Amino acid sequence: MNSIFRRLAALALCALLMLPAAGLGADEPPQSGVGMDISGFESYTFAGEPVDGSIFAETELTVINIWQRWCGPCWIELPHFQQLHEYYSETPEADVQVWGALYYGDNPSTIEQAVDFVAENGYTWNHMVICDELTIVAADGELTEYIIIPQTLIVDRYGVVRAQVKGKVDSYEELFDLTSEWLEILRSEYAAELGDIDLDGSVTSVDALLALRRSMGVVELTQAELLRGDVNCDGEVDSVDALIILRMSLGILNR
Ligand SMILES: [Ca+2]
Ligand SMILES: [Ca+2]
Repeated sequence: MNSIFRRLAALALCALLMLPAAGLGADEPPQSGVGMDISGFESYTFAGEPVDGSIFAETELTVINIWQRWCGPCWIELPHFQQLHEYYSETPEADVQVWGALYYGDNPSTIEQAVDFVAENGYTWNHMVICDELTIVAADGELTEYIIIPQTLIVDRYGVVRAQVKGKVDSYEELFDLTSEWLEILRSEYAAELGDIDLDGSVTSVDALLALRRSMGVVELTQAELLRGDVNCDGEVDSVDALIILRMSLGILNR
């Protein structure tokens, strides 16, 4: 196959990938991956290292860009993600990480091509190979080869997809605004949840007892519970947090 023909074939594949997910009839309302929990995903990075849903708890917000090696719209928007990655790398107080997730369809050889492509273009943010959980989100709830490429997801620290952009993000400003707006929303939600370990809507002595029992090693807390219980934000849930939560429950301290 000569190079021109190969390029035409690639563009045809890209056009195919731009079609809506297979299986959604015209009379069916469009569905969305928003609200789906992908905290259980497992995949591997371009460096061959395992990566899983535990990454979401590492930052307040995660941006995931689903892309494909032979996809023109992806090539256009990828520099925006490099710019976003550089901005948040230099702005640690804004707790955001950027990931690429490579779609490769039934052609695993494009994984190697994508690794080379990233290196050639000097793209330095993290990349993983797409997994079933992300494919299902991108395809509105079903596991299919035909998904819209590219897509951008905003994921909260619990691994829940909060926003989904299907198709190309037109500018860095659009991407930055999307991320900034969601970071503000999520921070507000996290602040409201602080101390409410069992997430029943109020901070009570039950939450304080959970923190105390955790500090004594009597109970295990999930990552999400630990994030809500670490009210002094020192990375641990211990008796200090238990005391603060107890004071919060008594109205002596406000959130
Ligand atoms: Ca509670
Ligand atoms: Ca703490």
